[in-house]
Amino acid sequence: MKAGEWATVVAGRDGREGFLSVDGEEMVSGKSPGITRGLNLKTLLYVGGYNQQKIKLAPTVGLLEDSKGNVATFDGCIAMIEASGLDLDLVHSVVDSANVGECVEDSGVTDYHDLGSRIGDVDEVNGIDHGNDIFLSSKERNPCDAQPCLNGAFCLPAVHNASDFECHCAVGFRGRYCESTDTICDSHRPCQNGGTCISSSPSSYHCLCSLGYGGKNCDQRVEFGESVGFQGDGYLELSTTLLPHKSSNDLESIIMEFSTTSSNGLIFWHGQTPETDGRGQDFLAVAVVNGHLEFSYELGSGPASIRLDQTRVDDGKRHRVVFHREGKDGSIELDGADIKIGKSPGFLTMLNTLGNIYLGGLPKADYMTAGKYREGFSGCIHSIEIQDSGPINLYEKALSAVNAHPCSNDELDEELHRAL
Ligand SMILES: [Ca+2]
Repeated sequence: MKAGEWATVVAGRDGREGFLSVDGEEMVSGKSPGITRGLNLKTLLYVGGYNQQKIKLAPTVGLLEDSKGNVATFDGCIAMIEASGLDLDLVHSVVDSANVGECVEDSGVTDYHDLGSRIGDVDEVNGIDHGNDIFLSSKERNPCDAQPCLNGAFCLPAVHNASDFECHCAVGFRGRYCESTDTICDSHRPCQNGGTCISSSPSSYHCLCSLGYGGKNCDQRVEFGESVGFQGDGYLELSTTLLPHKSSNDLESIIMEFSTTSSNGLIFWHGQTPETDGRGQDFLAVAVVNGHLEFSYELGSGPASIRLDQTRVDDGKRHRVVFHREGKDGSIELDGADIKIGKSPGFLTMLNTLGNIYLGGLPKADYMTAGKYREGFSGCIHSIEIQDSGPINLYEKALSAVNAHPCSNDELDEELHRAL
C-alpha cells in the first residue's frame, strides 16, 4: 500500500475460510485451523483503534504493546465502511469514541477538524492519546471509486441507492464483490430431483441423491425393498421408534444380513441428532472395522466395544448377524457360529438417544460420531429386523435417504452363483 493514497480493502469470512483483497488486486485466502466455524464476538465493533482500558487483545492478534503498555493503532482516514452489505454510519452510529477528527482531501494535505463534540464524548478520563484517529470524508463519493469489485467485474452504482454499488461479475465468478469462483455445481446445477451437489474442484462434482433417485446426476428412478445398497457415500434414516430404549432391562435385538468387500464402514447408528456434537454422547453402532465386525455402545460411563477378531466379514459373502443388548451387556452372533459377549464399563445402564436410526452412514459422520466412524458402508444390507419388526421394508419406512440404491446386480449374481 502507498502512503497518502486511498486504498480499498475488501475482507470476508465464510466459516473457517477468509479472504483479503487490496485495490481490486488478486485476493489472498486462508483458513483457520481446527473444526470450529462460528465466530462469537462479545465486544462493540471498533474502527481505527479500540478502547485499551476495556479490552485486551489476544497475543495472537500480533499487535504488540510498547514500553508504556500502549498498542499502536490506525493513523489515517477512513472514508467508508461497509459490513455484509450495510453501510456503517460513522457519525450517527457511534456509541463510544476517542481522538476522532474530520479529514478533508485537499491538495494532498489532510485538514483535521475536531469532531469530538459531534460524535460523542472524546475519552478525556485520563487524557491519553490512544492513537485512535478516525477521519471522516466530508465529500460524497461515487461508490465505484473505491473499486470494490474483484476479478474483472464491472461496478455500477446500485439502482435503488446511489451510495451503494453493484458488481456485475465476469463469467465464472459470483458473490457481492465477485470474490467467489463458480464451481461446476453453481454453473451447471447437475444434480436433479432434489439432489445436493458437492464439488471439490472446478471440473468435478458428486451428487448426493434423495430417496428414490440414483445415477450420476440423480436422474434415474431407483426403488428397493427389504434390501438396500450403498457405496460409502450414503445413508438411510429410520424412525427412532423402532428402538426406543425405554428401560435398562429390556432385551434389545437387531438381526441383519449384509455383504461387503470394504474393510471399513458404518452399517448401523443410533445416537443423537445431526446437529449434536457426538463427543461424550450415548450411541449404539454396528460397523466393519479393519475387516472385522464391531458392535459398540456408550451408555454414558464408557464405551463397550465387542469385536469378532477371529473372522473377517469383508469377503463379499452374505453374513447373518444377531446383536443383543440388555443394559450394559451385549453380544454378537455371526453366521450361527461365532459368538462374542461384552459389557460396558461404569454404572450407567440407560441408552439415551434423541436422534433417528441411520443405516449405511450418517449425514455428518465425523461430527456425529466424534471421529469414531468416518467411513460409510459399501455393500448390501440384504435385510434387517429391529426388535419384533420382522424384515423392514426400507424403502417404505425410510424417513430420508442419500445415495441409497438397490443392491447391485453384481452382488445378486454373486449370491446366485454361490447358491448353485
Ligand atoms: Ca445414558
